[in-house]
Amino acid sequence: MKLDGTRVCVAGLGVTGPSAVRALLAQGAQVVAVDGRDGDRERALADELRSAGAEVRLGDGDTLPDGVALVVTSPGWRPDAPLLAAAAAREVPVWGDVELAYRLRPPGQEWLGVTGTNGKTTTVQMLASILRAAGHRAVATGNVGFPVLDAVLADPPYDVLAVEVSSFQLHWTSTVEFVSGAVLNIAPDHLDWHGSLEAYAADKALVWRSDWYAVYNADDPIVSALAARIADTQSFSLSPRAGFALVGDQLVDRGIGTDPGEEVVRVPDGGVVLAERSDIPVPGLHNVANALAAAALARCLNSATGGRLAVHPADVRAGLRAFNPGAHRIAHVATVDGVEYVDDSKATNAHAAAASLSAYPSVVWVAGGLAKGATFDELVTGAAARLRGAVLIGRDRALIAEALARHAPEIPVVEVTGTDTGPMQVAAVMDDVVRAAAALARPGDTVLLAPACASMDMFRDYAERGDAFADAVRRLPGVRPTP
Ligand code: UMA
Repeated sequence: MKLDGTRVCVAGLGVTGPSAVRALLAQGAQVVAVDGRDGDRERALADELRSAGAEVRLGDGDTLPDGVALVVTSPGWRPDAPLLAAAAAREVPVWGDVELAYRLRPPGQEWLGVTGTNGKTTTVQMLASILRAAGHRAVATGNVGFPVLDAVLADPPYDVLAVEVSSFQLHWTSTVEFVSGAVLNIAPDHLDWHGSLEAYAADKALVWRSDWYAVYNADDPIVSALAARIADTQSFSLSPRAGFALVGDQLVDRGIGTDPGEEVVRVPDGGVVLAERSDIPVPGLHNVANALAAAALARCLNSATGGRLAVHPADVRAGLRAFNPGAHRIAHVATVDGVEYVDDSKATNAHAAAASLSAYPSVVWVAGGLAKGATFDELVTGAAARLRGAVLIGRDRALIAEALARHAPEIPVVEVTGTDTGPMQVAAVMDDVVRAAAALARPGDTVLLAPACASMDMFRDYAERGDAFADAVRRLPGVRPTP
């Protein structure tokens, strides 16, 4: 589609929207941007975008502006949002930011895609680190928080993008084909948005639209069933039998043949060593799986480009060693009176919280927020043996309290009732949470913020929730922060 002179509506002015407005203006489009909110942040942004040449409408996110030939939507907008439903009724095409970015990408730039319920952000960051260790200009982009359009328009251009694509973003793609795409795992999440687990899984599988080098988690039954329909796959697994496998303590590549002249260490029953488990600087078996997925994508790139964008086994090891996990992902906050406080605010669903809880033997669990249609019985059953106690916050905390009462009635539970937003109220709630957790914990325990829920009932996002938790920990008497 020709964008020059076309009237395009950009839906949403959060993180993604502004990048879409700027990209479209640069293509010569007439842009009308809309957002349902009309706060100070939106007004300041609107002023900036108007002076760049866009028309901006705040306070009405429902009405489709007249005369638009294309809508570029932010990922969080549901397909049944009135504006998008009106676009569908008028047969106006709707693209996501990832679709627009793909159509604008510079020649020769390769895209690797990562989706899944959990581990996406860690995996794209590991992948970008491996690609950089291999000498390529690479960046982690997409749902990770750096909009794909900004990555695509960077000058000089990136050689390769490690794109974290959410199910929402994939839903709004129609032509995007990754050189290699990975599905890490699928567990119920965002069911309110997608309507069913099947619809959610089907959108995830769009990361394999190209049908080449489809990387999948052989340990996940839903992912394996989806991959069974694809011809050209590469599996990864924590068991020794997979293309990218954990063999003892070694990460092994059996899926991609070695190139002539590559320096490799071979394992006795086939394959080459990529790294040791100890090269991965974050705890937990789920992070070994993430590292295997990142390694698989990087090696598939090597193969798919015929070595033009080479990634050798030694690059995988160097990249994993250099990987620096982001904030709010199993981040150590402080140790106080022998109790470690850990911020895993990024654990926004039950599956992520389960992985997080499994990394610690004795935990006071801080959880709650917006459940997004999920249930917590499986999570609580699996984690009960590790729980010293639980402190629950947020709008849907009763759902977790009920699951605890059903499956682990002996575990003490404290519910902290405030759900007001605003910095003062949130700080007061978190002070109550952290004090209650400290009272339940014994030396050697971990107080773990792994909420299993989204944050937006009380906080702007998971980062603000994690910061509020860490700040409250630092206000505890006797706190001795460690680096
Ligand atoms: N809005 C409306 N009407 C609506 C819905 C939203 O007006 O019906 C407006 C809101 O007022 C707001 C804007 O649209 O100003 C928000 O748009 P959005 O929800 O699509 O969010 P963005 O700020 O653009 O951020 C999105 C991702 N958010 C979601 O998918 C919900 C971010 O992922 C991502 O980092 C960013 O794009 C990168 O471009 C966050 C997320 O929670 C981290 N993702 C989910 C997850 O990881 O589970 C999918």
